[in-house]
Amino acid sequence: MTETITRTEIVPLRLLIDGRWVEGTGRRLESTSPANPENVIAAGGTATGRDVQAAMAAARTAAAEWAATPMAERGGYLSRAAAIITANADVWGTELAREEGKTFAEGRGEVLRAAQILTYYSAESDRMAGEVFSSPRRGEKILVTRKPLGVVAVITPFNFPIAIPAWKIAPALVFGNTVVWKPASSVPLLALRLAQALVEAGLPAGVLNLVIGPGSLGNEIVNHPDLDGLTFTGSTGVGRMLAAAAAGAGVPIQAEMGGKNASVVLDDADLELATEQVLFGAFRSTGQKCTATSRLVLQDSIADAFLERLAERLAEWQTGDPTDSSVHMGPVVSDSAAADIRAGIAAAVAQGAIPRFAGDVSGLGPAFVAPTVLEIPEGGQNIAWRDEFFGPVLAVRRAATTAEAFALANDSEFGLSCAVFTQDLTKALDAMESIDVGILHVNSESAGADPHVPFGGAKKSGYGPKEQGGAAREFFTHTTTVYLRGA
Ligand code: UN1
Repeated sequence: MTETITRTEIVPLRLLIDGRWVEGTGRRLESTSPANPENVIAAGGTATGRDVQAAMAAARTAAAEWAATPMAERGGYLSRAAAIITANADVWGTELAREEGKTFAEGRGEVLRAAQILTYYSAESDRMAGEVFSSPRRGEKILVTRKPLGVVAVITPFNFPIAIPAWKIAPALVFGNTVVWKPASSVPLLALRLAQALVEAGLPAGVLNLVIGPGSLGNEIVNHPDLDGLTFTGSTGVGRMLAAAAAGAGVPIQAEMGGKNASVVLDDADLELATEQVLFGAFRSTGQKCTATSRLVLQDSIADAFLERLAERLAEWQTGDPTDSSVHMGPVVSDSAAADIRAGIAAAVAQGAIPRFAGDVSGLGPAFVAPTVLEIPEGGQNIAWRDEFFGPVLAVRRAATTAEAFALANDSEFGLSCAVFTQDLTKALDAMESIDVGILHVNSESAGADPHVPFGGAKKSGYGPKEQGGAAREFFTHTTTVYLRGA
């Protein structure tokens, strides 16, 4: 496969339906680089409702045979795909940087992470254990066995164009489901690459189907009578709409949505460590992670010193072409996303936020947003404190006490992740008790996820079961309780 990939050619986009690569009959999609929109990376026809119907039908037809395929064999496809992904990490990492806008180092890291996730789930094939219970009745055992849901739809966002799909598709497949996948239409090339790796690994026809196209395809999918499960990561608005539709149809859904994650720096923290981790949490991937740090709570006595250090580090933070290795931060995903973020910053300032740092992106394209730190004065609402901007913007508040700091961390409708910086074990334990989030980091940045432990948020960040680790097995299978007696 590697020799068919070049960095300059426009890659033809294809859908994958029933094991065949087909051109979509819908509107033509051109995938461009947000750093340089002239630069067309991939292009082709998008999927229509009819393609979704064909994909769902193919997934349904393939479901029984795939469910009957031994788990170890299903895992084998994943480990072979992982090897293909690893072999292409440099090229696909560059493509990711061009198509999504994160740096090459992050893009390559993400490609390798996708391979790691597939490898992890390939080994999960050895662990789909059920349970055996004793029975209150003589001569009987009660078994709880696990079975796939059936046809699962996977709807994924732009910001991790290969890792998030991998952590949904891999468990869906290894636990015996067939998949219809709709990636974000702004990152179709990386979707194509993951699907190619699985096809090249020998995955049977119909087991994975890829439909690239507009958001409206999500409606077609969620309202399809053959749908047995839906896993979604993306915006809160779309997630709630899909959750409502799935609930109406009685289809299980796992939806991972917004975040407004706080980092809390207490007065006894290692400030050097905290500055680095806040910098990475807030500005890596241009702040476009649902786990990114977008709120910062500083205890009064260290606040000025911390802001000074952070501004010094940000002054060295290079923004520019994400494929240039000296650059720390690329553009956001599109010109319109950048315009929305800039409007959000202006609104925050109009509401009283005080700029503490504003980077310089002059001379760069319209998708570049300057790294921005805004201090929110005491009291009063502020949009930068409340809303997820999904960009390189950090809203800061000060707190007098640990209790006040933790209360500010909880001051959000979201509850995905939080980072607390302290060297005091008692305060760390207190944070575990009092901060209401799905993921808590003590002395490390708010972003990051490992495949063997649950991932997901509290409050309005998530809906339905969490992802990854044992949680993935819970979501992608259902149980049959068997009362077993001899005749
Ligand atoms: C990470 O923090 O490395 O959409 C992963 C997102 C999350 C994934 C975060 N679902 O940003």
